[in-house]
Amino acid sequence: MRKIALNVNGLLRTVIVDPEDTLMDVLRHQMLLTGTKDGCEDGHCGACAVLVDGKYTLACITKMSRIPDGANVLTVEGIGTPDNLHPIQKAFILHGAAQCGFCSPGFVVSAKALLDFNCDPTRAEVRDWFQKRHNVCRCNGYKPYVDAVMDAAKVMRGEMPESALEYKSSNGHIWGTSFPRPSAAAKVTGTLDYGSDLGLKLPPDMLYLALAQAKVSHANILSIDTSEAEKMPGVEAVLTYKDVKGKNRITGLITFPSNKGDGWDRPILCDEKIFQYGDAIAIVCADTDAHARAAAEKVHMEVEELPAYMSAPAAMADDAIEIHPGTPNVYFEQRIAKGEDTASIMASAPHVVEDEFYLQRQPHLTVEPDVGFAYFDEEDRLTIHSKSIGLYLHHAMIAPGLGIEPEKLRLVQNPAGATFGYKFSPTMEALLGVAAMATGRPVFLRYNYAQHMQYTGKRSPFFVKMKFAADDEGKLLAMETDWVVDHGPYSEFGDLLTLRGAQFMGAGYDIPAIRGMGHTVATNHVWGSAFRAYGSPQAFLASESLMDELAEKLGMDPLELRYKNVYRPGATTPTGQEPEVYSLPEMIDLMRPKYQAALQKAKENSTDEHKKGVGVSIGIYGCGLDGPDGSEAWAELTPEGVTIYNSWQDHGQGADMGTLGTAHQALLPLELDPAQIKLVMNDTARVPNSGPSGGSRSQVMTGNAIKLACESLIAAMRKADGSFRTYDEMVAEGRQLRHEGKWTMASASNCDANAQGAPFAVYMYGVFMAEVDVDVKSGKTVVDKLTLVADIGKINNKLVVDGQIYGGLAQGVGLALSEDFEDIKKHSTMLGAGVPTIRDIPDDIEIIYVETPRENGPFGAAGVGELPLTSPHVAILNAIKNASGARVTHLPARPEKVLAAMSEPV
Ligand code: MCN
Ligand code: FES
Repeated sequence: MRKIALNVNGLLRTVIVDPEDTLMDVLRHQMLLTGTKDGCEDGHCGACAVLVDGKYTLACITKMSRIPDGANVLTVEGIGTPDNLHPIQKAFILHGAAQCGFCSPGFVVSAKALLDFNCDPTRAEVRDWFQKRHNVCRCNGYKPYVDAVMDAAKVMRGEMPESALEYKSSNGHIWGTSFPRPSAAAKVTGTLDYGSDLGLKLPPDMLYLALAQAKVSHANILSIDTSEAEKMPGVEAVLTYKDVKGKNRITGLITFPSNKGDGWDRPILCDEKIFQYGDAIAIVCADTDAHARAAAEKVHMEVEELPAYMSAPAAMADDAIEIHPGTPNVYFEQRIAKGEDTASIMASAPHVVEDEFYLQRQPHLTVEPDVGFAYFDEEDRLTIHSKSIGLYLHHAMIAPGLGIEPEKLRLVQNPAGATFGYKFSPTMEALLGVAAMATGRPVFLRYNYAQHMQYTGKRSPFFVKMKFAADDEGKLLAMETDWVVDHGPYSEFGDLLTLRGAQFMGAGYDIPAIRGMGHTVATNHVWGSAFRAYGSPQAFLASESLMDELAEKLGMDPLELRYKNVYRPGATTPTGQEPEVYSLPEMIDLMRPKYQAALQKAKENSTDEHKKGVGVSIGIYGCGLDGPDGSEAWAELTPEGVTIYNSWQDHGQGADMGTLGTAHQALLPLELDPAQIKLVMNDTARVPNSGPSGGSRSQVMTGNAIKLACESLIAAMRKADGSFRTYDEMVAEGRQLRHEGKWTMASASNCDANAQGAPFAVYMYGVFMAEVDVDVKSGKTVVDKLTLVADIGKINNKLVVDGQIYGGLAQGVGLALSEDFEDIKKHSTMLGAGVPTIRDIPDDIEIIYVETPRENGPFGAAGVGELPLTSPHVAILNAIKNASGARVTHLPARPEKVLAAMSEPV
């Protein structure tokens, strides 16, 4: 141990530390300075950045032995507070830079270090600084951070008044403006407590949990021996499947009757079999994290290894054994049949193109790893806090497995350092529940980054074969498809995902005849979970690449081929539905001049070594769960204003802003200041079921529910003369203060066995353009610029939607060029899995909005969250082809693949 005096944020503090502990441990655990965030703990993400004697330092990899006695340590808490923000923090808020906000303290510290050193940086210098300081953001595409630093620098140089960094309302409206989200100040000052920050504030009798996990991918369990682990220091209990009171299964809530599985295939703690690497076998409960982890290593298991099927073709082989005995590995099939049979059209059509595609197992790469805790509340309810973005859904999925009465189970969402959909699946909730039930004590579990990568779901790879038939003018006549979905071992939502393939392959175009079949396959790679744009990046990889292949065959311009085929009145979607708006022709008209200018620029700037190219693609996604989806929210009059209750779970996208903006607009007649609207969100004990925050559904579904609740409240307050009753008058007259809003999307219908129907009443539309540079010697691609023409209906909050689009596009760059989770060891770190850093994402991103009002959206809004990740990767691939002649069909398009494709015969 070492006694050390530190000057932390201007205060002299003495601490006794283990020299082997990191500065992050000491700041967070011993000083409770939780603004220093614990992300990758490997020096890759920068969330833990602090200044030591003015020097930028990654606290997670800096041992206390290296910190000199008397050192000055500056953490985010010392830079500014919510009441006294630093100009950098004000600029971050003004530019909407903090989405989930988990990376924001690190960026604030990094920006402070830069501006202390150089208060007049160029944009390139800011980008270079963040690159070299390892600052990673997964939400905002980096551009808002650079915009903000440039503005803060102007203020610090005295060239702009500080007041210019404060949002000013012009007309009392906040709908349609850039009003900053309510959580922004807490995020940029590091005062928002995420799961592991709250974990440090649990009572002293709290137990740390650690998992003993499978180290093979497929095996029968012969025995589990916990005796040595139980004797390890600090251990209170070691729990196995025998300690689970209920069915010990997480139910996937099977949606389709033709699914050959029963949906009860995922164990909470493995009993008979191991289905994937990392499966939980035992939970160690101990007094410290280190003790729990050390003991977990001492849980011994005897296994009989079975063949591990690490991709769909292997699991489909004739001699493959059933991963879940009794259920075939191909456990669900989804047909699509629209219009007349395609065989004769294919045989007689003047032009037919076909190809095969593979989209990889994309990792979500949130900066915050998975984390949660559980305890029994004052009403003796098992209360589980996690990053869940489907509180009520997860409640139903885990209660039977835990063996607890539903009313005795309460789920709460912690502020989340983003999920991008991986938290549409329960992850650790049931494990926390088992441990709290078995010990009766508060319990806390945090995955390290490798566990986070290995034992949370990933985007399910698709293998797609596709064929188009077209006439001489390029009019599409028919499409044939066959797609195989590698969904990992657990079936939850696999059938739904396979249906998404049918719904979005060829979407955007009027294709009169379609035949195809999708197959959902169990494998032993990591389980498939939702990922932003769920199923559509896989679908569009095929159809938007093949559109370019068709254009090439026809000698047509790819944008004009699309223009000819996009939805116009009379057209129907692949599911035979009439689109709710026909904005694609107008959107392409807006893109055309930019596209032509980009082509010209590419021609002028290409050299022998660096080929420039331009590619386009169309992306569409539905807002909602299939069919007549709905939501519920409440509005309650209080002495101070109105309180809105809902479970619009926040991944980081801005559920708080979505709720506030929608409610404020609906309550306009009351002329409330936004500060008078309070939000109570995301706790099953306190708010109604608004449905999961997936499928870009919340602005539409929960937005409608909020609007209904507010309208009902206003109606109750309205007097005969048109004025409104006050709170006191409402109480005096005995009128109801809390009003429910229940919305159902009645105009949507489920798809039938041929995937025909009207699954979504509201869609989002995008036309993407990528401009790239391909180094023909190395095959390396750099994306120079991305442009998106987006129709997301009327905009609630401009900062939020811009941020959603920047972030989604950045994930598209990663999907196209670098990201994968194939090699369980190599791809278990952020960098190993190919997370895009600032140098990979273009600084030049242009968004053009076409705000076509939606009849079924609140105040005309559609959703936005998933649109930007539907098909930006295909625009990039098409641009690579345009630049270099290389058509990459199997992602990611790493340099070696581009090089190989360049040498393929055309
Ligand atoms: N919005 C708006 N105007 C519109 C449409 C939406 O201002 N016309 C705003 C909404 O108020 C909300 C945000 O945009 O704040 C997204 O709204 P919506 O598209 O309805 O999506 P959800 O709120 O249901 O969010 C989920 C969606 C999905 S499915 C994933 S996955 C996702 C995403 O949003 N994961 C994210 N965005 C993310 N952003 C961050 N930072 N982190 C994630 O994990
Ligand atoms: Fe940067 Fe979420 S705001 S990781």
